[in-house]
Amino acid sequence: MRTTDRIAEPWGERTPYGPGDPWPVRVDTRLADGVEPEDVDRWVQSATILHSNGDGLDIAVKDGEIVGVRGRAEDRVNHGRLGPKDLFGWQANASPDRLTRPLVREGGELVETDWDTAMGRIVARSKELLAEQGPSALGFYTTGQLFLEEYYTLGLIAHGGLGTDHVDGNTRLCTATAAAALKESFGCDGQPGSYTDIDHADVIALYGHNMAETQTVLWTRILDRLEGPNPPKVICVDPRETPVARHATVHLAPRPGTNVALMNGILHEIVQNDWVDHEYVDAHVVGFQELAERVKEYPPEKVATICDVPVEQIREAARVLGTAERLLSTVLQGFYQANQATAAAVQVNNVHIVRGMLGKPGCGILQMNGQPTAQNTRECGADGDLAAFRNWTNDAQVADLARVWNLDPMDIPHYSPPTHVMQQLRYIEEGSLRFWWVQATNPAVSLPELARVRSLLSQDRLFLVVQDIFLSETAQLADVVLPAATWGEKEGTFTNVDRTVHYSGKAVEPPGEARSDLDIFLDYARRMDLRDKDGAPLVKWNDPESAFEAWKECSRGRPCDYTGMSYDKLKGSGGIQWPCNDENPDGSERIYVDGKFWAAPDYCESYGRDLLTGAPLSQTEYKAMNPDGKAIVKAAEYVPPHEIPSEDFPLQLMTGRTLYHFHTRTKTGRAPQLQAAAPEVWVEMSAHDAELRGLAEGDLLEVATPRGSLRARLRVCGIRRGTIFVPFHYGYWDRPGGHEPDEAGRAANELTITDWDACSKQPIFKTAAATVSLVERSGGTPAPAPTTTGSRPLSPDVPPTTGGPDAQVRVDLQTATAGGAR
Ligand SMILES: Nc1nc2c(c(=O)[nH]1)N[C@H]1C(S)=C(S)[C@@H](COP(=O)(O)OP(=O)(O)OC[C@H]3O[C@@H](n4cnc5c(=O)[nH]c(N)nc54)[C@H](O)[C@@H]3O)O[C@H]1N2
Ligand SMILES: Nc1nc2c(c(=O)[nH]1)N[C@H]1C(S)=C(S)[C@@H](COP(=O)(O)OP(=O)(O)OC[C@H]3O[C@@H](n4cnc5c(=O)[nH]c(N)nc54)[C@H](O)[C@@H]3O)O[C@H]1N2
Ligand SMILES: [Mo]
Repeated sequence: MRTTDRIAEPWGERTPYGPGDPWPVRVDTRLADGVEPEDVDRWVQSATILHSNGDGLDIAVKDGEIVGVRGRAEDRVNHGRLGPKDLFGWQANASPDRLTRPLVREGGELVETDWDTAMGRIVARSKELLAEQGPSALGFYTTGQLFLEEYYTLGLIAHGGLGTDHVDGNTRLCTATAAAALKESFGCDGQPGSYTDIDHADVIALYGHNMAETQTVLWTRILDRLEGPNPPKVICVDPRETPVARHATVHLAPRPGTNVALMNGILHEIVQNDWVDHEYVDAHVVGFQELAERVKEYPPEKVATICDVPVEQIREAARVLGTAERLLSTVLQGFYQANQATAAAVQVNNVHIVRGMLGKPGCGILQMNGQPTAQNTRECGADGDLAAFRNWTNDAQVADLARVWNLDPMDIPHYSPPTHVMQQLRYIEEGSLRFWWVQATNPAVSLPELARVRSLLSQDRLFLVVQDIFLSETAQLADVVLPAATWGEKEGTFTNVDRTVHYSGKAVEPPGEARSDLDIFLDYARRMDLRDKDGAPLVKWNDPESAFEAWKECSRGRPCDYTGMSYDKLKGSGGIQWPCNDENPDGSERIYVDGKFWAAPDYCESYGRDLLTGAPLSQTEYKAMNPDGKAIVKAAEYVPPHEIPSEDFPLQLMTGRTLYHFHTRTKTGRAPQLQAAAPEVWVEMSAHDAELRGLAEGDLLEVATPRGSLRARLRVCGIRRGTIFVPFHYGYWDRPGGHEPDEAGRAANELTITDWDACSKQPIFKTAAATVSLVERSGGTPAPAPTTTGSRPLSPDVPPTTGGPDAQVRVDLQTATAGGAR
């Protein structure tokens, strides 16, 4: 046993391995100061919640308190490893800032009250609005951070019980495009890939995905392959010099927002050089000819100009991708938070489809999720889909859902797709949506164009309910605040990117009167007296396990089939991948094996959309295009980003993440080691652009777009010329006085634009036109940005990011491979 400073070394030490070998076990443990493993009373099984990786861990409990975490050696996902956010983030659970009682607004102020009063107000307002305006006056904005059981209950209450179509999640901002791209290519959501593809791949391509910082343990798996025999080649597409870029065989740093052009250039080369698996395409694919025609318009020379990358690099990347034998691709926000998000992500699917790289070890696509439970929001129909990937335009599937819920099909709104959040905001603006129930998301920091969001959420006519564990910036605007119990304080299940389902146990009691999100939903359903068509209570479960059992029935026969799982089976397991049913009792490592898809017209989740306009295809159009349910190759033309640089706003602004923080920092900002590693906002710029403007490391700048401005210190680093980057983690909750209207902001979303991808409706956070001006010279103080990450400074004078004695993590290297881990 030894210890490492895991702030200074986020990925920990290497355990190299070769292709096809099992990934060695390395168990990371972090316990509170002075606590030794033998002092721990109980270890409670769970998995990580500060990203989508789903690393198995055990929560250490002593004297009724959480005192640490330990990676689960037997988990198929992480083989014992944990990342910095998970090693330190659990401390936030016990923060004195936790909400412990409900709050209601009285005379303009939020005051403490009891549950009866708080729920009474919510129910009274719901009933009033249902009577006056009907269900469309009520909207729900949920998250990717609750548990499966909670989403399923919410989806039933909102769609089936109240009959509103206004149900979406922050998953819209997050990975709506992952779902959309999978629906376009395969007719259905569901990741073709498995994390074990890393063990087999000879080429790994990361598109707009800074995996090293955002799925640190998954990246560790790649680092271990890179240090072992026969390492894979890595392709990185990212305008910044991220840690991924530093390990890449080919690093393409395109102009932001030009991903479709780049992908078309790569596909041009693949088709031109005939790196196409014609046998596979002939047997299992529709649409190839259209693609071949379309990409003729994108020779590498033209693409090099659009994207501003060297033409040889495009050719080289295409050759590596075109000659790969086992190709794994991952896609995330650099592709998803852009105007052509779905079109770009679909082109990555196209590379795999035309090369026949699906359903075999090493041949996976991971259209990534970001949040820990975003997959469940989608599966359960709590964010713009119907439960268990049912197709809202297919009457038979809606009727089938009505059967499961014992409702009349007309009780489930399906005249249009569930209303996406940006459209809900529009309805709030227009005044038709009067009740908005926000759970486990902080839109006053995370939605684009915050000045507008603040003004909408603080309107008198909007009744705003916020269900959170802290008094977030959004909670501060609410009419009713409900204190939630969270991870470690409640039981449930959740599913990661590669379809692995984990059980998460209750380790400790929630603080004060806080209640689990499930209990809050169940209480609401009871108080609203929601009934099925026979007059029985609509929601027929009363705890997590009975909710899970009900969900299993809803999922029966659908792609995300959970019928073969149970709490007992999940407890003690190293994670089980759906579909898990009678045919696959141990789960399914890969889907789309042997060219079989879930795309048949009567079974598929979606008939797809026009990639340019987002217009949904009809059942008839889909049947004509894909009668036999094959994989669909969809071509797209390149369209430039909507807001391009101008004389007044000459730079392209990107926003995103850093390794040490999660989103709006309500948890990581309360974990001392993480907060110290990245204490304040900064702005990244290339040396070229800094010199041009006479700016230097640490200078305080004002960054402005047509929407607003913020102040941040300058980090000069390896970002491409003409672009700047601001992390979006920094809201106001930890600032005395909060956000004053005339104060220069610090949240990245003061700057971003109200605009979205036509197909997935995912907002654009990665391209805006911006300008910078000097406020104050640095005086020798560097920007408060980490040195271990994408913000690594060019200046040698910046002290390295370390965590010191407070950030030591125990490491146990075991020679045995993970038991049960595949
Ligand atoms: N540390 C940490 N990890 C997290 C999270 C967190 O907050 N912090 N959040 C989780 C969640 S919810 C999510 S969604 C994921 C997100 O994970 P990522 O998508 O990996 O994170 P981002 O920083 O948003 O964006 C990734 C990269 O996109 C690049 N990029 C910007 N514009 C473009 C472009 O036009 N083209 C291309 N090719 N690249 C571009 C940026 O330079 C950035 O490095 O992370 C998850 N993991
Ligand atoms: N500019 C810019 N904006 C972005 C992005 C970007 O890259 N750039 N990324 C977008 C993406 S991908 C995402 S996912 C969003 C994230 O944005 P948000 O979802 O707004 O961010 P979080 O800080 O995760 O907010 C979660 C809230 O839930 C609370 N919470 C935590 N656990 C629980 C629980 O168990 N129950 C309840 N009821 N509450 C809980 C937390 O205290 C917190 O207030 O931001 C989006 N916004
Ligand atoms: Mo996300």
